[in-house]
Amino acid sequence: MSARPADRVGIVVGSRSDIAAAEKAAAVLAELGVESETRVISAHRAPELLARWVASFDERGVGVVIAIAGLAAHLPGVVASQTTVPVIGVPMAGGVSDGLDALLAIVQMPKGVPVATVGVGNGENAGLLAASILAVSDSGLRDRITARRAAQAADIAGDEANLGL
Ligand code: RP5
Repeated sequence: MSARPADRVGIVVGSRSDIAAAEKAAAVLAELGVESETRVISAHRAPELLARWVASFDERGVGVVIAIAGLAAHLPGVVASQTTVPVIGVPMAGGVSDGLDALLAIVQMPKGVPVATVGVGNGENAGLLAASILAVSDSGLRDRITARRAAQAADIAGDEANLGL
């Protein structure tokens, strides 16, 4: 049986306390017409469930993963160690250095198993980056991302006008 197209984003949080960032990612993906699924699976507290989810990517059509975690923040790296699907890590605030700890943990993957990293708590950028990765083979999605950028630029022009600049 052939696998379905890998056109959906898998979003995983290490704890329900990270869910706000996942919602931001899912919202921007929905705005761009990209399907996503969100799971709450800790790399430490539910490692077998995580492995089963990763093993199902082909049949589920998961083409990019957004993995969101704080504290030791191993979740993105553990997912990346089990798949060649691109993984975007989102560090979360809350540890001893309020997110700097998780940022350093995620960004410092050892060579051979990369994880792309966005800013602390920045689920929106993770969603946009995931969409850009899928847009490499989807020109309609590329057009929608371009249109969103244009709307963003128009908003900024509007802000300047409102400030009399
Ligand atoms: C990490 O520990 C999670 O990603 C979360 O950011 C942090 C705290 O988890 P909880 O104690 O809120 O479940 O694994």
